[in-house]
Amino acid sequence: MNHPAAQTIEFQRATPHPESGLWSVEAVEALFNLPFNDLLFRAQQVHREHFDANRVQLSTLLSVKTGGCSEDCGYCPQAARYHTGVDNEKLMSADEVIDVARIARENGASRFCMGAAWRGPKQRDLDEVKKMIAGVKALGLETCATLGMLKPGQAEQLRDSGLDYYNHNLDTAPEKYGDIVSTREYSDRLDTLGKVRQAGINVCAGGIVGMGETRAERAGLVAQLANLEPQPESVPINNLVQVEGTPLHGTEPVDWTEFVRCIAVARITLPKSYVRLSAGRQQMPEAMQALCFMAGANSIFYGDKLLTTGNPDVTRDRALMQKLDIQPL
Ligand code: SAM
Ligand code: DTB
Ligand code: SF4
Repeated sequence: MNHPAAQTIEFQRATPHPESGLWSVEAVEALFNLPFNDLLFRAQQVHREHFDANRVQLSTLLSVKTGGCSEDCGYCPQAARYHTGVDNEKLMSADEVIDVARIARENGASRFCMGAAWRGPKQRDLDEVKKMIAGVKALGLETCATLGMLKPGQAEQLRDSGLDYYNHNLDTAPEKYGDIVSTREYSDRLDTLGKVRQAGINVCAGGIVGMGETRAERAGLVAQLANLEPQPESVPINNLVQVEGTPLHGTEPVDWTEFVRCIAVARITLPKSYVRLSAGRQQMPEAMQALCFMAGANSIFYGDKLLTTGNPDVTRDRALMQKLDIQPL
């Protein structure tokens, strides 16, 4: 690997297929295997071809329906079957949500993402969510929702109420998915993403790093995301937030360099997507976050809370952006 000739070969392997433009898992893994500085340099070059490197998009998250979820996702504190101290709350009203969105706008967020701890939405719940979306949109914010799996016709209803983005994560590589989630299949995730795309809603799809996966599996996740046609507009890369009571609590975390590599690899393979440095930022030193921005991350969750866990507070993020001369989009 360190021999110059070996490095050249690694560099050549780290490209998409010349005709199809698709990324093989091996080619993505070859990117991961590049020397750290070479990888970051390449990511920064790709980033600057498509984006202003000093601008970051700010999305604020709100959990509009917390806890009590029927699903079995090994990372998630909201699954009813794990004892994590997260209570089952009822769906917030549209008015309550719009009030929170107004504050997010005042703080400088450009997008407001509403999350619900559901396997998928029921029609009665969807009617309330549609009111939320219309109200948030009327504030001049971009709207995003993450409500689980969608049934036929639901994406169209969301679109018609003013939904700009739908978040639905692939979470990990296909071969690893069954170890993490037992109540649905990888193909169900792909199916919902297809429905979202078909309805003309922007796709936000990403995953989680640090669930005990191998580097090849991280490459497998990125290859899946990169080979979606068209590629997702937004790609959240989460570092697992370990919550006591979830099966993944106690998993060996990935080294910080590996997380930064993952951001860089996402940037190179998804050149026009917004790559979001997502969950796990509260646990990251500022220097690591700065390296993630150098590696091509250009979006963050902005606001004191993610869904049930913490996020750096707005004052701290403003100070960080000031130090790095980063402007919000
Ligand atoms: N219930 C819906 C679903 O699962 O699609 C939407 C909400 S769910 C909480 C949204 C995403 O949050 C998950 O797909 C997962 O990628 C991420 N997530 C959940 N718990 C996490 C954790 N502890 N650390 C990092 N990401 C997490
Ligand atoms: C995404 O990729 N990450 C966000 C958002 N999409 C919905 C959720 C992170 C959740 C972290 C754990 C929690 O706060 O419950
Ligand atoms: Fe439910 Fe979503 Fe958490 Fe899975 S990730 S348990 S579907 S809230």
